[in-house]
Amino acid sequence: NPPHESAVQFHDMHPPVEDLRAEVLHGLARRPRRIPPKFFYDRRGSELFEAITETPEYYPTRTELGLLETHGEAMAGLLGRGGVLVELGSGSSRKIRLLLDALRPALYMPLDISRDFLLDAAGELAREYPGIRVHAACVDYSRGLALPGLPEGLPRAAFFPGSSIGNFEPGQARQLLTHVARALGPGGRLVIGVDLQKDPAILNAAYNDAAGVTAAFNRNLLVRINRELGADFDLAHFHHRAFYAPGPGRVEMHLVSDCLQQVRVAGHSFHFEAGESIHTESSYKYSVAGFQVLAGEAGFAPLAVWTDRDDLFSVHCLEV
Ligand code: AVJ
Repeated sequence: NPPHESAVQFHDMHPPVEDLRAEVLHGLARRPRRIPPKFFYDRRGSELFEAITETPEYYPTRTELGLLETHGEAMAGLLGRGGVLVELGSGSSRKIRLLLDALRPALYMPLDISRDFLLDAAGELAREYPGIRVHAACVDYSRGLALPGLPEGLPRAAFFPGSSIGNFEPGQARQLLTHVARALGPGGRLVIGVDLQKDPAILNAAYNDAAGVTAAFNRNLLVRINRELGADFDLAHFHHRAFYAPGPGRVEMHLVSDCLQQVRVAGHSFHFEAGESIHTESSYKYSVAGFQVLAGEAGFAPLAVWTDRDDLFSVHCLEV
């Protein structure tokens, strides 16, 4: 087998370390302090996220996979065969496999912020599906959606699984979906996975798994910042906290300082009180109707929606 890089056309727009430095310094100076969740996904972070999806408490991945298994033919029928298929946040590219046989796109474009993880996943997929051209792009799609080399004249579809849209504030989510709609053009179709509002006990368990994988995922952000920005976060004195906030309708993850401490990051000093936190992720939960309103404001009309029998998770098909 040739090295997988040769089978995959690769666009490297990986955010430079300056983006990490600027956003971390800005976010640590704000109150409340916050660091965007996109920075979780260095290679170790992507691996830890995969491990989260295997914990018994984290229902979203297995529920969405079940929906893709049951309704994949219908989804593929709505997305249309033989076109261009863009996937946002493709990660391990595990979910798209459930649609590829039915979809047979001419071109598959996985987009992800985790470069090495993306390269491996895209290479493996290209070997498994020799009939499908694969153009992978390492990109921070929260900064816009420039898609180099998107061919004209083929039907366009997008796949945005995993409820990654929930990581965006509703206004930013609307903006990102507007960018997706523009990239797809009139008639373009989107299949998107969206986690549903539900009993907070289920949500609190899902983001506080007993084995501590989610805690390790959250804390890995500090490990990454220590390594890449030469910071000195003391991992012994920051712990994981996650809870459902019913007002905004989101799960929040924080890293909480358990004592009075000083941290150096890229030449700057930050002072933490005991109990003071860094907000590292919001994960918004939607109703089916609420998400359709948001997507409508971004220029999408609903075509179909699938949910599981316990109403844990939804997969929408929308059209520009
Ligand atoms: C990948 C954004 C969908 O918000 O549920 C899992 C990431 N964070 N556990 C989510 C995550 C904590 C996940 N998304």
